[in-house]
Amino acid sequence: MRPGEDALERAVWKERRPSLDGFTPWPPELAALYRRTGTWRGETFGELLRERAARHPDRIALVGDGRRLSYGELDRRADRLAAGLFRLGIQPGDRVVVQLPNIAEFFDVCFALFRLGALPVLALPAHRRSEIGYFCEHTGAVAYVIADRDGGFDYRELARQVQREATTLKHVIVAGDPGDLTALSSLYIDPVALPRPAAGDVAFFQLSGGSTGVPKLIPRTHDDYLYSVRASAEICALDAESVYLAVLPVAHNFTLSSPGSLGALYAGGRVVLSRRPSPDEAFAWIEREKVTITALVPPLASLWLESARTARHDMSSLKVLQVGGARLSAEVARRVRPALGCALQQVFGMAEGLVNYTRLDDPDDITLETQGRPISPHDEIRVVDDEDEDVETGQVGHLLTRGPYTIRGYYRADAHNAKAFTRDGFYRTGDLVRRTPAGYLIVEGRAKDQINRGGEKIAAEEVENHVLAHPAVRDAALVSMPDALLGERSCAFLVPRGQPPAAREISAFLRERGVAQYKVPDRIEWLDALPTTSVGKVDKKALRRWIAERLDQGARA
Ligand code: AMP
Ligand code: DBH
Repeated sequence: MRPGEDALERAVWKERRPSLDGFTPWPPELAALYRRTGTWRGETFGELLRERAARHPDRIALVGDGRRLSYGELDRRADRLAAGLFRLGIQPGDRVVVQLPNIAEFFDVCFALFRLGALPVLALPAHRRSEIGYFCEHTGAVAYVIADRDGGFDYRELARQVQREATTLKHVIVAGDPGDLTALSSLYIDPVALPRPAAGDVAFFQLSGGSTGVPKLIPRTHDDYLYSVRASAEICALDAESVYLAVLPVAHNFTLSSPGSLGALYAGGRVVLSRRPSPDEAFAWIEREKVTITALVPPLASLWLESARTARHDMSSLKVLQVGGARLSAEVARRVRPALGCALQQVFGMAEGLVNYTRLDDPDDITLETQGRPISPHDEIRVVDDEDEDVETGQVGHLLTRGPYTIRGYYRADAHNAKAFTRDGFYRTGDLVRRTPAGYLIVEGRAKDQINRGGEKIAAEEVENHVLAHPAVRDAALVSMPDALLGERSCAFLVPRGQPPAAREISAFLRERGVAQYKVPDRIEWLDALPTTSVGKVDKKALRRWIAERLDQGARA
C-alpha cells in the first residue's frame, strides 16, 4: 500500500462537506450570475499551478534565498508536500495557521494545502502569541507552520507557547532547523491521489486589520480569489515576461493578490522574494532579476525614493511601482517617476475583497490624486451618509461595497457581521471616500475605530482591552496621531488607578501578553478622565485633536 492510502480512503468516503460552517456564501442567484458570466471559472489554485506547470515546466516561477524553482519543480513540491501533510493526519477542511517570511516554502505550503483542500490561515510575521493563539483557537487549527528564525526572532519559542494553550493544535511544522518540532523538509514524500476541493469551497483565510476587540478572519474561496487575481493580472498587464518582487510580507493580501505573487504565477511570470523591504536588498534584487513590478506601502515608497538618489543599482527594468495600504500623498506620488523612472499605480484594497487600481494608461491627475477604481464591472459601490442614503457624486461618504470577490461575512462572527454588512450584503468598509464622476475613489478618511500605521492596521478596541488588563489602568482610549513618515502612529490616553506607572512598563506589559509590536502604543498620555461626547461616548475626535495640536506646537517650538 502506498503511504497515506488508508487515510485517503477515509477522507474520500467521509461525507463531503457542503460548505464550511461559519462561512457566509453569496446568494445563489449571484453565484449563478458570476459563473454564467465567466467571472468565476470553477478553477482551484491547485489546478492553476498544475496547468501552468504542464504548459511551461522549465520556466522559473520563484526566486529567493539562494533558490530558483521552476513551475515544474513547484508543482512537484506541492504534490509531495500535500502527501506528507496528509500522512501526518491533516485532512481536507482542516485549518492550518501559516506564518512564514518571504521564502519559497510559503508557496510549497500554500499550494500543498490547496491541493489537499486544507485551509491556510495566513498570519503575518509580526504576529505574536496573542494573535496566533487566537487564530488557532478561533479556527480550531490542527497545525501551525513557521520558519525557525526570522528577523532575529525565534518562532519555535513562540510556537511552544502557543502549543501550551491551543487545544486543537497537533503539529508545529518548521521550515529550517526544527529543534524538537516537525521538520517541513521531512514531509516531502511520494505523491498520493487526493480528493479535489471544489472551486466554490473556502480556499484559505486572510486577516482583517479589524476595528473590534478580536481580529477577524476572512474566508476566501478559490473562485472569488482567483477571479480577483486574474483580473488584477490583466489590469496590471502581467505576462510571462513579468517579474514581481515581493517586498511586503507575502501573505498580505496586497502582496499575494493585487496582482501580487499569485498574479505573477497566474501570468506565467516570475516571483522574486525579498526577505527585507530595505532599499539595499530590494534594489539589488531589481537589478539582478530585472524586476518589472513591485508593491509598497507609502512609508516604504518614501524611503525608496530617498535611497534612489544615491543608489548605484540599475533599476531600468522596473516599469510599475504600486503603492497602497494607506493613503499616498500627491507630493510623494509626484516624485515616483522622476526618482525611479517607472510608472506609479495607486492601489486601494482590502483583504475583505474590493480592490481599486489606477490604470496604467490613466492621465497623471488621476494617477497622482486618486486611489483608483474597482477591478470589476460587477463591483457595486455605494457612497452613503450616516443614514445609509446615497450622497451626491463628489461628496464624502461611507464606502459600501459588494461584488464577486468581496466577502458576505467574516468567519464565525455572526454578531459582528450584523453590523459590518448591510442587510442586502454590502460590506461596510469603514472608509470615507469621494467618488469622481469617472468612478474613481479618493480616500478622505475613516469612520472605523482603527489606526493605519503606515499600512499596518491596528484595531483600537483590541489594544484598549489589552491595556485595560493592567492593574494600574482604569480607562483607555487608543487614537491615531499624525506622523510625518508613517502617516499615523498610535497614542494611548490612559486613566490611572492611583499613581501612573512608567510608559515603558505598559509597553513591556503588552509585549508580555504576546501582542504584536506594531500594536504597542507609540505614545502614552495620562488623564484624570477620558473626555466624553454629549451621548456619553469617549470623545476620540477630541483626543485626536488634542494630540495633533500638541505635536504641532512641539514641532513649531
Ligand atoms: P484590511 O481590511 O485590514 O485589509 O485593510 C484595508 C484598509 O486599508 C482599507 O479599508 C483602507 O482603510 C486601508 N487602505 C488600503 N489601501 C489604501 C489606500 N491606497 N489609501 C488609503 N487607505 C487604504
Ligand atoms: O491594505 C490592504 O489591505 C490592501 C491594500 C492594497 C489590500 O488588501 C490590497 C491592496 O489587496
